[in-house]
Amino acid sequence: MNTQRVTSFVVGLLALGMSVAAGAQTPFARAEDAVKYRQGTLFALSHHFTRIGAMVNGRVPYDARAAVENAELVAVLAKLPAIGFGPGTQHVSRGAKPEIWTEQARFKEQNDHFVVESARLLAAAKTNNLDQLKAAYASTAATCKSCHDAYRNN
Ligand code: ASC
Repeated sequence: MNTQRVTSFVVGLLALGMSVAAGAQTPFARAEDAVKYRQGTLFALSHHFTRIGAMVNGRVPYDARAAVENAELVAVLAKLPAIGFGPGTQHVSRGAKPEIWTEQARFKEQNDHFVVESARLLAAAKTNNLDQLKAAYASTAATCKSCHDAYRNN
């Protein structure tokens, strides 16, 4: 290999490494894909959060293990939807308000708050104490609600 080919090989490897490292930050090929991603991850999130809510509200019996399993998923899923709200994805769905893109710092702050509360929800689930779970569920649900009130068309 001559120097030029070695250089372009190294540059290629670096680019590959960077795109793998970027992982979740990878932009979507199409705005529609970003919308599908945020809707799909929010749907899964809501499903697992609702299962905890059912225990907290007494609709189903409290099962400490199921609470932890669902809270683990919520804590991971909470980190996903944000990247689906990137630039250029605001005109594809009617559910997301334009303020998401005009108030990006505030939107990010709310999202970060929710991610933190989700981690607290998991910690609370792991105590195997229903009262702790109830308190953490309420705080987490409040972060869901404030973001929906501000940024979702109902
Ligand atoms: C849920 C769900 C939401 C939140 C929100 C909390 O179970 O699907 O979007 O809780 O209703 O206020």
